[in-house]
This record gives sequence, C-alpha cells and structure tokens, in this order.
Amino acid sequence: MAAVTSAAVAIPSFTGLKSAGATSKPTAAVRVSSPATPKLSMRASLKDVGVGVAATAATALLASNAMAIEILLGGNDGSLAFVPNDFSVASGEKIVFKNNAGFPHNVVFDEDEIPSGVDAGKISMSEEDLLNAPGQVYEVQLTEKGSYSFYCSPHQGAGMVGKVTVN
Ligand SMILES: [Cu+2]
Repeated sequence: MAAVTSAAVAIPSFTGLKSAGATSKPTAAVRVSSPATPKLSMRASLKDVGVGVAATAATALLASNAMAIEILLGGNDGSLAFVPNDFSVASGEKIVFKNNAGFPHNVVFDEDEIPSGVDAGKISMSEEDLLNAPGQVYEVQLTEKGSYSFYCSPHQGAGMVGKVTVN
C-alpha cells in the first residue's frame, strides 16, 4: 500500500522533470547546429544532459521516499520513554525508532489499538526481540490511516508507551 501511494505521488513529479528537460532540448539543439563541425560531440553531450536530468529525477524520488521521522528509545535524561511519545506521520512515512538510552528496548504495536485490518505482528518487533546496542534502529512504515498505540515490552509497566497518528 505504501508503494502504491508513493508511486502515485512520485510519478507526476518525474513526468514534470522529464518534460522540463524535453522543452529545454530544442533550444540547445538550435544553438548547436549553427557551427557545423562539433555537431556530433554536442549531440553526445546533449545525451549526457538527458542522463543528468534523469539522475536528478531519481534523486528527487529517493529524497521523497527518504521522508522519515526519528523517535528515540529512552530519553537523554534517563527516562524510560519514547521521545516524542505522541506524534503524527504521513501514510507511508518511515518511522525510525532509534535506541538511545536505558536499553534494551523494543517496539510492539498493541493489536487492540491499531486500525482494523492492520496486522500488529507485521509492524511490530517480537516481544522477545530487543535492541541492545546504542544507535540500533527499528524502522516501520504505516500506510493505513488512523491511530496506533505501541509499547516497549520490557518497560511497558514503567510507562514506556507511545501513540502515532497516521494522516
Ligand atoms: Cu524500553
């Protein structure tokens, strides 16, 4: 579902870049054709320009897919918490849970507090799976809109719980 959404967004911008490249080409070609000799080499360099445009578009695509939010596992003050513990993301946006302090931690979505039809097992770490090293990450993308509650299984009792709203 995430792939479909981001493709739908990405394709128009790619097309836009492509057509922008196409319109600039004729102008360049007219300038090139007046000196007769360097025609071939200029043609080659025009091709390079085309490649450059495509590469730029690809970079733009990557950039839009790279949209992400980072959530720290464990506060710098030593609190057993998700920081922030209540946030919003766009559908398909990458959520990066990053081990920060007070680990081990994990991220488990509450099957009773996620949108219906979403499989908690597919978006959660397993209860036994733990992030033990600093900087370790767990990444997840949520596509179904709605509110999701999650917790850290070792620290749920200590209040390490969070909520994300997917818009
Ligand atoms: Cu924890």
